[in-house]
Amino acid sequence: MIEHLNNLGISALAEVEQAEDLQALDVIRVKYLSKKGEISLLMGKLRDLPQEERPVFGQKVNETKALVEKALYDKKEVLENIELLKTLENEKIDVTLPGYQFYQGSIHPLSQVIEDVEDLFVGLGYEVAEGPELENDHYNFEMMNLAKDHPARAMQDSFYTDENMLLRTHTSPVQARTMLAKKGQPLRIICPGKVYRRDNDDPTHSHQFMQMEGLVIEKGLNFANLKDALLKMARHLFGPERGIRLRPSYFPFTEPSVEVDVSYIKKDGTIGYIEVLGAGQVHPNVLSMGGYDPEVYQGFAFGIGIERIAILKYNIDDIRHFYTNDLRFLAQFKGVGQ
Ligand code: 2NM
Repeated sequence: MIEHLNNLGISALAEVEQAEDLQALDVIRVKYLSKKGEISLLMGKLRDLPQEERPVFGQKVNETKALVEKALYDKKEVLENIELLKTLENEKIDVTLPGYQFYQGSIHPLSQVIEDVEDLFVGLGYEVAEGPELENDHYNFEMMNLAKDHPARAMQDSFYTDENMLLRTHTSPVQARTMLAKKGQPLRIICPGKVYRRDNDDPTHSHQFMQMEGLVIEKGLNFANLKDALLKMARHLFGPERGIRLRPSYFPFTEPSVEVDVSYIKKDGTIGYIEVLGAGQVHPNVLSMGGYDPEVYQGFAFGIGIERIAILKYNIDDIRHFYTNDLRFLAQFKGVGQ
């Protein structure tokens, strides 16, 4: 029995010595030391021995067991170190290699123009107001003083979903909603957003485009306040050397109404003007319907087409470029105006 024990110990130690990886080591542990392992089984054979030999044999078994456990433990440490070194070798990185190139996106030119105009007006105490794109006839037309027989209300000029609901044709309904929400209190708002007109798309027309309208209602407001806001906007967008020229015009929601031209230097050095936006003093009917007494409050309003501003600023030849998401077009606006 003692000899068998010694042989087991010797072969266990030899196997541990030769184990090449952690799995092999575990197989050896199970083979010799688990409950039904060979060394453990020898313990069970104690009672086959004469009484007086049992303590010595038991001690021997325990010693062998301890030897094998120690060998397993040491070998495990060695193998773990080897595996760690292998992993480190495999995961070695060459820090001198060039990094991966990430494609960096940019803010859409229309968003850049909107954010630019918002910056100016927020600085002047305006709030940014938004509202639904699917509107009802009342907010989109009625409250804007657009008479029932106005041509803009015809089915062929707007996208109707039923006889009452349509895709808004301007952001004015947001202003109508804001007037009512303010319950007669003074306001300064700008309303950027998508608007829709039933139109065939071509280089200068799109059935969907972006607009930003501004509205101020206060006591004692006059036409000079409107001119001040318009000049500030023109210079903020196109440069501090610009001037503006107002021409009389007509909108149902303003009286008087003006077209606003912004100056530029022509190739021959003379000054030219280019039409950029529309504006006016808010029509008394619009004020009344919005909950303001036109004898007490005055208002001015303006509306700009965002695409038109971007086209002028960046010399773009086709409005459809804004919507086709061609990266060759969009990538040209990286960092512009940011
Ligand atoms: C424009 C031109 C002139 C305008 C007027 C109003 C309101 F709410 F006061 F009636 N909103 N927007 C307005 C005035 C819009 O766009 C070319």
